[in-house]
Amino acid sequence: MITQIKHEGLKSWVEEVAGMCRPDEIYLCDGTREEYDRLMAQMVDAGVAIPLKERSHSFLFRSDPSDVARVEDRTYVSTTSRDDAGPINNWMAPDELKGTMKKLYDGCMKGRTMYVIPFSMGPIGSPLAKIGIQVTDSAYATCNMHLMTRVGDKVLDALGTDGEFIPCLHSIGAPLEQGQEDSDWPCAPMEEKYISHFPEENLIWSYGSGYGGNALLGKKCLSLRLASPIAKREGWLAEHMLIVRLTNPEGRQYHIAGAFPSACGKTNLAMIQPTIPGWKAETIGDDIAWMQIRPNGRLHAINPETGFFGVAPGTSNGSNPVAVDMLKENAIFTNCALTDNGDVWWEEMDGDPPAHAIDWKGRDWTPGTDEPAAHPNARFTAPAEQCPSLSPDWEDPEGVPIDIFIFGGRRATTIPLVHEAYNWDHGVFLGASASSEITAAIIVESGLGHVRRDPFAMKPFCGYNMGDYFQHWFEMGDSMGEKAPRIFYVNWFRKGDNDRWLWPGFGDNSRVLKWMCDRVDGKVGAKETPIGLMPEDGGLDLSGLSVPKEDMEELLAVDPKMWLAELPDIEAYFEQFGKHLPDRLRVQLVGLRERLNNY
Ligand code: SAT
Ligand code: MN
Repeated sequence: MITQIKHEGLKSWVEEVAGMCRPDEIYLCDGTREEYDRLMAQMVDAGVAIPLKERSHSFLFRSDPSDVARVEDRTYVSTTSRDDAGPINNWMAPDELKGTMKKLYDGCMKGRTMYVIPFSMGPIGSPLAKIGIQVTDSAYATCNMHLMTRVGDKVLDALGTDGEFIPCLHSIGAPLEQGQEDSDWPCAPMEEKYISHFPEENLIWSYGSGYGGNALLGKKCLSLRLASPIAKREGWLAEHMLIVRLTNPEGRQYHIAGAFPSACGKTNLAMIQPTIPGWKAETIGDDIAWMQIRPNGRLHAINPETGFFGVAPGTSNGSNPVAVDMLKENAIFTNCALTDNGDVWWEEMDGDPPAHAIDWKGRDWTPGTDEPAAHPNARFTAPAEQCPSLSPDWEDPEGVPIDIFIFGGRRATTIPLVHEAYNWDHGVFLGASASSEITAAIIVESGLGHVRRDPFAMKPFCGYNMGDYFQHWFEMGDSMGEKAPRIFYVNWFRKGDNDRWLWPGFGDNSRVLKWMCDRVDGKVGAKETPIGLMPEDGGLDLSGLSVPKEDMEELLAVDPKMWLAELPDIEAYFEQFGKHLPDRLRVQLVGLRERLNNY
């Protein structure tokens, strides 16, 4: 098989990895549908993939209960100097980390096949695209990579005999001794999991987990943690953002890029069906945006992925009818529940819960059981082409021109429904001080629900010193000047008494997006508040919506006391970056405090 590889550098890397991991077989992926079907059929035969009777070509997988999300405490940015990784990344010196991991990799693929997956992030041949080669002993990860990236011969052709590629080594970390029976979801124990990035040599080493961003290395590892320092060096942006196009009733298009932490509704917003008449939305991406200033001076964005790896629970005709349609066939489901008629189910799906199901741990489940039937971070994987709202321009190698940036997170209190930055510097401050309650998309010690700072929704994904990342954002604004996108901050998750959502969200978020578009065109005014520009009375289009007046008032209220109480936390967060913190952020903080004190 290795003889099929024409690229000497690639061939010797694959040989080196095979020598260390010692798989029984090596298999080079061609990216065809036959290959995907064959791997799935093997997994069905082995009993680890459950074909779904109700959805053609769709399969359910159940992970090990210890391997259900990204593991941030086991994720490393390994640079020679600790300062380059910055204070909020886990760090270990490259030699030490590699030494530890080499011991784990030694013989780790025994009894398994090593899949070699050539993949491209971004349309093959686009000036923004990057080629990676993932080596993995997981057929599940291989099939997911088929859906999420461009895989196969066409990538090797583009690579030629000496093209540049990013080596991405992945092992689930569960060698099989002769005669040993395999488990349904083999993986290594938590203390042996490592998701490691070596940005100085553009290298990824992931060990011990088969789940999501730990195992699909094109996604967070390559497209964000490695791409972000490259983008800093080369003067572009690699961001944790959805991309959506809105068209108003007059046919004017607006492109929006939005950064929200994992499991805060990026997929739903990317597939939004506006509830305001005449407005239309098209999906371009739901998780990652690579953006470059083009010769016209504007920032253009591409989605480097080809599929959606979305949170299943909560997905319904009410929250995301587009995704419901998209998932009818050719989808992979992970950690959802299985119904008696051979379909998947998850919490908050349409209709009544099934009278009986098998939960994500493989146990009998009936409504009223303490634990949810689907894991809160259960996922679907589906190809982008199946998304009914997909934009015809989603693969344009030139990307789409961004008009609006949105930052946000989940916050039950304090943060209003929407505010607009006074200018670019203030917008960078809004991004840098963003915060959110922790969701089930990550396993971290501090646990669910705690509010944490998540600057630009990049806390887990910035592959260099976050202080320098802030500076990069200032500099990008300086380069774009008047042509820079406008910046807004939203909070769809504000709660009132009795733990009740104040804002209906989903399709009705279009009302807030419309306000942003109208702001860009100078069609609506805004009132100045200490935290930024906000809708004037009647400024938001609420026609046909029945949110009580008091709730709207609360959604748009600014409580200086609560904001002032938040400032010491923001300040302490910023100051950990020391000399890497741009003074321009300190200036913003002083300005905000002053405005709040004078309010
Ligand atoms: O598991 S992923 O990293 O792919 C999804 C997410 O956490 O955003
Ligand atoms: Mn994400």
